[in-house]
Amino acid sequence: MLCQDWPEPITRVQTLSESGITSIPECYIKPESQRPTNPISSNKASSNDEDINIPIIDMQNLYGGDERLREAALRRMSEACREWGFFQVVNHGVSHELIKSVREAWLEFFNQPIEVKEVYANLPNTYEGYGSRLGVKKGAILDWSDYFFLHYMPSSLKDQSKWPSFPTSLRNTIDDYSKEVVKLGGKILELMSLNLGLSQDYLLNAFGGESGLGACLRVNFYPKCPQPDLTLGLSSHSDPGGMTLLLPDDSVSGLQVRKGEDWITVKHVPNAFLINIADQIQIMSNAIYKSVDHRVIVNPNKERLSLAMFYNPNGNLLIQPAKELVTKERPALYSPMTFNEYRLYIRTMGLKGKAQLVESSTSQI
Ligand SMILES: O=C(O)CCC(=O)C(=O)O
Repeated sequence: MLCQDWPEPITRVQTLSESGITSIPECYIKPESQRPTNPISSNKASSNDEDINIPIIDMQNLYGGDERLREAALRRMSEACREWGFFQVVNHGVSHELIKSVREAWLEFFNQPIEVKEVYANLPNTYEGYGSRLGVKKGAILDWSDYFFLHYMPSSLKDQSKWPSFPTSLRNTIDDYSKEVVKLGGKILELMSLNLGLSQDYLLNAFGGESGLGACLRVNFYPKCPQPDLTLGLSSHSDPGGMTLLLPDDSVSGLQVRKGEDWITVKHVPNAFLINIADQIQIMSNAIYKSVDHRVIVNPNKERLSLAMFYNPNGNLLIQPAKELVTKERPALYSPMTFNEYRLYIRTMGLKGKAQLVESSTSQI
């Protein structure tokens, strides 16, 4: 049974941060093993990953008409999906002006007085609205962030009355932005399908086609934190859906991606989208593509805003490895399951359940 209300009164992290506290409440203090190993003390990551970065794909090379450049970009994307589960795209077609507008409008929302935001306070049955925690476990250790979560697709779930009405431009800006990002998602699915040796429309069809797929937006707001070495903005996780198109903050780093035993702080190219493979594409690709853990560290001097568009398969379709990717040497690593069943399973079983479903695959190949 899913809980209808939060197990404890909700505290807004932004309110805590702005109250001027110099030490964080105990409920945000992570066990030592989960704390950031290289907390950032400024905008620049101070970790030892100076030369490592998430691969960058120039989408102009994919559509510019030069076959050699296209081949090279496709190869780079394929390697990134297999080795990192993440890549960045530039020249992606989403206007930089629209990106600027959507960021500014959301910052304006988060900087409204608390009463304006509380109108949208969310509950754990749908998570839609203004929130400050994920999960309903009583006494859980919380993340240092607030967020706003909304549905854009399918149209049956889109309810603009649940989107912020202030600033007044925000609803239209969300609509324009989401439309462009979903279009970009469609192009990326085509490229991934081709790279996997499938027909160009394979993944989009497996997601339920343009009218069946799901798209929802989570806008993450990470307030300044007086003790960034003790907590996380977002705990380590892989995304349950299909793929995520993330617009990180251009001026404050914070996202870390797991690479083997290390956490690599992403060096984000301004205005680029960071694309990551989520669990359902890992399943459809029979674990050729990896849904990789990531987390967010926080900053003592700067707040940070990111927009994560979760691009998901239709909840009622069976998701399973593409039969073209199942061979005698590489048998199907997952049993068919709908995305709705998967979500329910991991909600009920928590991370342990997810580990059983997803991570066991990597030990089999
Ligand atoms: O804020 C970020 O950079 C990452 C956000 C994220 O991983 C998420 O919303 O699931």
